Amino acid sequence: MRLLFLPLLLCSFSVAKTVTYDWEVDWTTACPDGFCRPVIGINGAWPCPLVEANLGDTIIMNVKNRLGNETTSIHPHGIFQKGTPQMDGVAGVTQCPIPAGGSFTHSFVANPAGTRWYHSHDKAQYPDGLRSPMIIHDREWERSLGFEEQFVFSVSDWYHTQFPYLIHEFFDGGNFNGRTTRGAMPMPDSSLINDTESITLEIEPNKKYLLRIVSMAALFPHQISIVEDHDMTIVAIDGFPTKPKDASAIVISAGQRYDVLITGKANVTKDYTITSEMLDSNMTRTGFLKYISNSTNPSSKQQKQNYKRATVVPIDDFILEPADGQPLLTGVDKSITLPVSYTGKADRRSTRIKLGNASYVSPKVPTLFTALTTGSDAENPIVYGDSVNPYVIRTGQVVQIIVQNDDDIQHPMHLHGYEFQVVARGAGVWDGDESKLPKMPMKRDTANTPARGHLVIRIKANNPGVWVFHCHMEFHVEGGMMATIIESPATLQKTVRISNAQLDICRDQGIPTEGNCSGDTLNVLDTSKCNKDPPEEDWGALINPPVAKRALGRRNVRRDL
Ligand SMILES: *[C@@H]1O[C@H](CO)[C@@H](O)[C@H](O)[C@H]1NC(C)=O
Ligand SMILES: *[C@@H]1O[C@H](CO)[C@@H](O)[C@H](O)[C@H]1NC(C)=O
Ligand SMILES: *[C@@H]1O[C@H](CO)[C@@H](O)[C@H](O)[C@H]1NC(C)=O
Ligand SMILES: *[C@@H]1O[C@H](CO)[C@@H](O)[C@H](O)[C@H]1NC(C)=O
Ligand SMILES: *[C@@H]1O[C@H](CO)[C@@H](O)[C@H](O)[C@H]1NC(C)=O
Ligand SMILES: *[C@@H]1O[C@H](CO)[C@@H](O)[C@H](O)[C@H]1NC(C)=O
Ligand SMILES: *[C@@H]1O[C@H](CO)[C@@H](O)[C@H](O)[C@H]1NC(C)=O
Ligand SMILES: [Cu+2]
Repeated sequence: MRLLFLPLLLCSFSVAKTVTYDWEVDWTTACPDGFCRPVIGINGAWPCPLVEANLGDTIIMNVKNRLGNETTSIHPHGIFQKGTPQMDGVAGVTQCPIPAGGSFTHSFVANPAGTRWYHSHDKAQYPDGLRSPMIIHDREWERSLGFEEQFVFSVSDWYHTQFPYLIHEFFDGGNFNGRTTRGAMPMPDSSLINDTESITLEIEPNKKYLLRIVSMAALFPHQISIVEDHDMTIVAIDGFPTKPKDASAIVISAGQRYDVLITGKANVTKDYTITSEMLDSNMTRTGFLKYISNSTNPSSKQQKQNYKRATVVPIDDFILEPADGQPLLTGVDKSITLPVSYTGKADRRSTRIKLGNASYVSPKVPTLFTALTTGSDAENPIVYGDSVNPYVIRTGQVVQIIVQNDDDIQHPMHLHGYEFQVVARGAGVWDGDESKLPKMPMKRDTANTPARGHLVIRIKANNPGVWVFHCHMEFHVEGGMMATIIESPATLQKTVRISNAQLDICRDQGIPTEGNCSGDTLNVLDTSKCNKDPPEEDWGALINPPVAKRALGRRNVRRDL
């Protein structure tokens, strides 16, 4: 799609408006890679609609769940939700899941500007289709870049089998796949570019274009490059403007976004390809830069996946600097260390993952509701239950999170409600040496932790709410790789009101909306009845409803993940 750049706005400010979406979430059928399967669409169509608004607008999403057999939710990824933490869309955390037949109205301010996306945040559901880009325009910033037109497209991995079955297989105690460790992550069946097999960007010589690239992957990163000297200039990561930086390739992990400028070549004799290579697999998708004038090669539209590796070297996002020049946050008030480990015996790695002390299990009461209803005990992390890895912080604090990854794969970590500074990243254990930190660290909302390495991020707490911090690989979310940051519960109790409609969808499902993690309102510090990580034999019970193993398509299982 071409997003129209509107140079007609003569004044530099525009009046905030309300943008309303009425959505019925339902099953439909789609064949994005030639294989037809049931997918979750909106208003009878798939891919799901692109959301667009201007910075400061109010976005209203009236979401009706017509799935019939699954609950759902919508999380606007990368939106700060300042003053509206109850609109973050995380089932079990900021709301109850929307039951079949139920509905939920989101109302929030389009802030910050940039390339964002929305997706289901319930039971590993977005890889079944419920996801799409969401663009918040800052027209002033866009004008300053001087481009002709903007394009938005996504990349993702794609499965032929529905996620409830894949998750079941992932958890299945019998899933050893001929190895000594269990829990291999099922391999995608293919890779998609913009939810299809190919894209064509029509461009003209000497003109500048903004590409907004969104990874909606469930598992794998993608490497994007344009072959033959069309350098990309990175101007934003995860929607946050950076100082411009040229790159011949970028690697985009699950949940991340890149905004890049490209300029049409002056003397064109053919069309060029833009490749999206799914790393750790052999699958590459090819798109085309089709020159409007002097185009000689419209027949180059081969739609097949080809199996050619790009040889370009991708840029390391750690060297990028934010356009706003924000210096390193210093004087850490609260430091949280989250080791990544697997439950179970060392010689028999499991699919349950700990981020901190526990492998995340949903509480009986959504954590935001616990923060709102437990009075001064809400300051005590105990009321939320060990199983949510709760950390209470206060507005005004400089908070540091250290992810210590003892695992042999990388994990793209996403914090809700914030853009964070990435202050350190590397192999082994962080040495804590402040003098080695960048003076102006890059900022984004989803950053990779290297295999057997560390990631250190910082925020200045300024957004009371309940914000989850998790790996964006969907198998790992379900595997429990999630922690919960509870910011200034006393402020939340004064400022946040949960609507009756929102409480009703809880009552309809018998989910309590008050008290500690077990729904107890009297003795909130006794959390013995709260949900806990079940023993291995019962992992299947974590999936609701439990489903039988059923493969709907060809599938490989990746070794050693
Ligand atoms: C990406 O897909 C959307 C539909 O989902 C379409 O409107 C848009 O034009 C596509 N982008 C490109 C660059 O083709
Ligand atoms: C739910 O219904 C859809 C559409 O009929 C079907 O494809 C899907 O497998 C069902 N899911 C479960 C978990 O039963
Ligand atoms: C354009 O390309 C043609 C063919 O490659 C070449 O002969 C010509 O010199 C080029 N012109 C410019 C201005 O670069
Ligand atoms: C990639 O393809 C090669 C050759 O077909 C094969 O040997 C290799 O195992 C494949 N790698 C992956 C990760 O699928
Ligand atoms: C198209 O090609 C012709 C001749 O090859 C050249 O004169 C012309 O400038 C080109 N147009 C553009 C827009 O580059
Ligand atoms: C994690 O466990 C350790 C050891 O049992 C304990 O000291 C610490 O307080 C726990 N941390 C949290 C946040 O619960
Ligand atoms: C918390 O859970 C425990 C265990 O059920 C319960 O006895 C206690 O009263 C609860 N406290 C609160 C505040 O809910
Ligand atoms: Cu992960």
